[in-house]
Amino acid sequence: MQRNYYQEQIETMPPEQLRALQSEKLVKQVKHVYDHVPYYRDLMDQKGVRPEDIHGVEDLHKLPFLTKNDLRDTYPYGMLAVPLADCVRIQSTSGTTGKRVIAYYTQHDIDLWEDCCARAIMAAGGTREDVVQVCYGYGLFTGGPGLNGGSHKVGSLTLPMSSGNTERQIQFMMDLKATILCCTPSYAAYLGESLKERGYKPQDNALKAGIFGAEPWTEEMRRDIEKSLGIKAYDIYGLTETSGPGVAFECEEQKGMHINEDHFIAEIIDPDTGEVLPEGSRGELVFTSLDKEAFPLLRYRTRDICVLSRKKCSCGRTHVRMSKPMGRSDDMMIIRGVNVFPSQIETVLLNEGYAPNYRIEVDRVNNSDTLDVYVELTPDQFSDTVSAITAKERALAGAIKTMLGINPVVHLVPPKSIERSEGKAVRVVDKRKLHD
Ligand code: DLL
Repeated sequence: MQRNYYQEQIETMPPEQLRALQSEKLVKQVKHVYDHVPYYRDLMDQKGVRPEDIHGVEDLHKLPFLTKNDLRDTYPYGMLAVPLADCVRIQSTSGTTGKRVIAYYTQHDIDLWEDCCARAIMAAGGTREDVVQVCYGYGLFTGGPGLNGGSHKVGSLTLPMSSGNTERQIQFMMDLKATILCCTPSYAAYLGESLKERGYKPQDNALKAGIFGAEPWTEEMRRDIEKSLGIKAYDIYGLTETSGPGVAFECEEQKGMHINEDHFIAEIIDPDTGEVLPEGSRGELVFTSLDKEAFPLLRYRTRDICVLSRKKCSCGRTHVRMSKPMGRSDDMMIIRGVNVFPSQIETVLLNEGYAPNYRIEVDRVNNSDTLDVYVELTPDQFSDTVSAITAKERALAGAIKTMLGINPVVHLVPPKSIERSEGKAVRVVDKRKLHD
C-alpha cells in the first residue's frame, strides 16, 4: 500500500521514543511558560508546583488546568509568552458568547501549524498533483489559513476560495477540476445538494477526497456526503487555542484521528472532578502544547468529549487516536433530566433517510422541557399527502424516542425552509437559556 506521510520519521516514531521526545519538550515548555507568563506562574505557585518538579510526561498531572475563562480573563495579551515584536499573526475564535479568544503566533508557530495541516492533507491522499479547494473561512477563523498553509507545504495547487458564494465555488470546482475539498461538513453537504440541483452527478466532478471538520458530524453524515460528492470524506480536528485545524486528522483507516503527539500531549479527564482517566475512558480532552512559542497553553481543557486509543493503526502512524468528539460538554443539552447530544438526533435522521438539514428547539413550557425537531423534506418526500407526512412525523418521533428515551415533537418542513450554513452550522436553539 502506498504510504502518504508528510513527516514519516515523526509520524511513525516508536511510542517510547515519542514519549521521551514529549518529556524533553515538556520540561523546556513548562520553564518557558513559568518564566514568561505571570498569570500561569501564579497558578503554579498557588498549586505549589515549580518547573523543577516536572521531569517528564509522568509529572504532567501536577500542573494546573487552564480553561476558556482564563483566556477571557487575560484577554488580549495576558498569555503572551514572547515579546509582541516576535509575533507575526493573530487568529481568533468566532466568539459567539463572551469575549473572543485571541491566539498569537510567531513565524515558527505558523510553520509547525502548517506542517500539521500538511500531514492531514497527505493522509487524505494529497500530493503536489492535487488541486485543493479551501472553502473554510479566511480571516480570523483558523480553518482557511491553516489548510491553505498545509496545502502550500504539500505543493498542491491551492484555491483560496474562503466560505460562501456557492455559485462561484461550483464554477471553480468544475472548471479548475478541484480534487480535494476542505470545508465544514455541513457546507460539504450543501455543496453536494447544490451540485445535484444543477444537474451534476457525483462522477461529474474531479474530487477524490474531502477534509472536513470544525464542527461535530456523524458517520451517517459522512456516508451522505461521500455519496453525494463521490469522494472519501476525512475528519480533521483542532481549535484556535491550540493553533487551529490539524491538531488531529484521519488516515485512510478512518478509525479515529491521529493527534500530532510530537506537538501536543493529550489527556482525558473526568469533566466534573478533573481526575485523569485511563486510556479508553470517555471524558474531556485536555491539551498541552509542546512547541508553541507565543501562546503555549499547558493543560488546556477543550470541553470536547471523546475517547483516546493507543491501539496500533495499520496506516503505520504511531500517534494516539481520538474518537470523533460527540460535541462539547457545553453542547450537551439536559432535557427532562436526560443528557442529549445533537449528534444523536442527527444519527437518527440520516438513518431514517432524511437529509442533514434540521433544527432542534428546546424550550420550557409550564416547568416542563419541550423538544421540537424541525426536519426538512427533500422535493421527492414533499410530494407525499398530508396524512402520509403526519405518519412519517410520528414514525420519526418514535425513532428519536428509542434513541434518547424522551418524546420529541417532529415537524417535517418544506424543502429549503431551513437555513444553510457556509461555516459552522447552528443546529440548536435552546430557548430556556434565552428566558434565564
Ligand atoms: O474549528 C478549527 C478547525 C478549523 C478545525 C477547520 C477543523 C477544521 P474553533 O473555531 O476554535 O477552531 O473551534 C474549535 O470546534 O473545540 C470542537 O468543539 C469543534 N471541532 C473542531 N473540529 C471538530 C471535528 C476550529 N472534526 C471547536 N469534530 C473544537 C467535531 C470539532 N468537533
